[in-house]
Amino acid sequence: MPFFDFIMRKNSFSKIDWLIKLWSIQGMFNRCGIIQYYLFGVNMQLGIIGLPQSGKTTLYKALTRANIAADMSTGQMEVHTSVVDVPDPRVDKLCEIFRPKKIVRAKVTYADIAGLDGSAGRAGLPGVMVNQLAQMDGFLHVVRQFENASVPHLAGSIDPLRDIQTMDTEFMLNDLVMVERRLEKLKEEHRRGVSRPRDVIQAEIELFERLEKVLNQELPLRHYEFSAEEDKTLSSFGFLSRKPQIVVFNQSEDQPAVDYTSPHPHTQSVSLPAKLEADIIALDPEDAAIFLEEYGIEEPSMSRLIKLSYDLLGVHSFFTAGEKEVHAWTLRKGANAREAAGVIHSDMEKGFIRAEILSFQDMLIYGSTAEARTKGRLRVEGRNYIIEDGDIIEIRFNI
Ligand SMILES: Nc1nc2c(ncn2[C@@H]2O[C@H](COP(=O)(O)OP(=O)(O)O)[C@@H](O)[C@H]2O)c(=O)[nH]1
Ligand SMILES: [Mg+2]
Repeated sequence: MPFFDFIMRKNSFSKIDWLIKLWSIQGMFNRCGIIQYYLFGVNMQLGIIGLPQSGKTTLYKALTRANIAADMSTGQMEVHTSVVDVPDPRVDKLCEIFRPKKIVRAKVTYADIAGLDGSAGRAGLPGVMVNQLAQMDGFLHVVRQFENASVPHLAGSIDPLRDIQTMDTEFMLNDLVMVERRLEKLKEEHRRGVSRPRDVIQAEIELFERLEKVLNQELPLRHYEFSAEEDKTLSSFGFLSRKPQIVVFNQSEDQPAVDYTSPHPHTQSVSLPAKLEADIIALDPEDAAIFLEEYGIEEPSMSRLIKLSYDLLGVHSFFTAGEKEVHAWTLRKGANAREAAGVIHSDMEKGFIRAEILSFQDMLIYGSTAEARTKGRLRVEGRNYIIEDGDIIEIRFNI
């Protein structure tokens, strides 16, 4: 029985009463900063997409250590999600220094999204699929390179570059349909001219016409650099071809890497053997170490891929560190000290006075905040200071 119905049956409150109650409970937690972090904190989500049988679920298992079956694809939309810690040797170092009771690493969420097969075309993808994809901050686009006669390819042959194009086209056509629909509405609105000033509507029409032009040239929208103003107008449209991507060539361990550099910005690529990686991860750590040595793998591709996803999304980490807790927080690159305070707690942002900053390098050199302070290496910064990757910060605030 769904949670909500269960509560409804046990009580005679109306649904509205309960919504108000849930809302105020959330407000209470909010003040405690608990739900604040988990619901509203920076939680980056990457969708794993690709044609059926490209190895999405295999990669998902390797990335998240999830114990689900790599299945024969049903062609249905199906989503599994898992939250993964971002490996960061700096966090391990801070733990050696502070010996904290609790360690919180930065997180990325991965979603294994089944059901895309490149056949939607101009009819567009089903609404539920678009909603799911639109929530993602970026994609891992799995492209099949491995040969395996018992796993048939939809198109009858292995051709990674063709498959990249298939999925790109699917997203571009979907975006084009959305852009065209929006343009029709805007033109109608402009004709009537009652809801908003005509020059505002006209500017929006011109923006969407630019998008239409990019898409008609068969370029994904991530090819277009948006101004901050345009970004704001477009923020409620989850255009799929606009989201950053890592193309993952899923190869057999004996295959050479595909020679590929994407012609588009915000697009990276890696080659890795997903099945081998998933098999290694399923071993116990001692056997895994022997295996890694045998194959001459220095660092499992998964750590590299998680770090790469983090970079792709334009975020980095700052730390808070003490005996109670060492915590890696995720922050948009270019954000300032006050915004960083807001990631920790909204009260810290509201009542921000100053931030005390120590670089990670200085922490290694001086070994403690106190020692760094006596050597004059602890900096006091105001709200506009731009946080750098690896800054260890303490917020002074007054509420
Ligand atoms: N030989 C080989 N088989 C693989 C590789 N990656 C996936 N497979 C197999 O291909 C099939 C489909 O993989 P799956 O991860 O379920 O693909 P999905 O449909 O994209 O989720 C499974 O039987 C996998 O074991 C690989 O790198 N090499
Ligand atoms: Mg799958």
